[in-house]
Amino acid sequence: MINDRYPYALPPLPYAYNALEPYIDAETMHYHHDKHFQTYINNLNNALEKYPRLQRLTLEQLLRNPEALPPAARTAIINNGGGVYNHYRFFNNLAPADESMHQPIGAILGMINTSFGSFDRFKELFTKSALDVFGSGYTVLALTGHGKLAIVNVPNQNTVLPMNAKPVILFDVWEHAYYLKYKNLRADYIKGIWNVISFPVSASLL
Ligand code: MN3
Repeated sequence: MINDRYPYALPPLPYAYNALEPYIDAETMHYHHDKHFQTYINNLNNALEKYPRLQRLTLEQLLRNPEALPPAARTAIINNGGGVYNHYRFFNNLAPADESMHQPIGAILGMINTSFGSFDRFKELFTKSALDVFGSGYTVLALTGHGKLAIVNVPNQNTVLPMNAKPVILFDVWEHAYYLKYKNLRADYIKGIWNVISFPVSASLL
């Protein structure tokens, strides 16, 4: 999907809507995937409608260099293209608790140990970063082009692609991701996500 081009289509959830319960409830997943994600898809297609040159680019190519986008369409593409990219990565980053890769392995585990000292220390820092997001945004474990890992917060639907980085994992901390179940308790939502997060088995899959 990430290498797809215009016109974009909503990718199906890779698991059942209730598969992440009790940590993320089915109603939230229906709204989040079928409504919010679909809206970003529709709005991105609308934003690209008049730009055949941009329709030929992949989503990553579109988002990597926002300065190159036509000024009249730039904000719509950053917001909605970012919404498509981030949601695709987020939903594919999750898996049912008994099937998910809660702990990274191999090269990714090695990089986490090198960058943060240990996986437990990384979890602490990542959780703190997610709690620090003010307003809407994401906390991202980003792998840079230099092979370094960093924890980055991005506002709204910005992505880490302009930093020449890709997300290894990311937490959606917009209120729409948790409010139906957790209300104002963002910290409980973040604690819950760790049970259904699934690390990629290899950095080459990013
Ligand atoms: Mn979201």
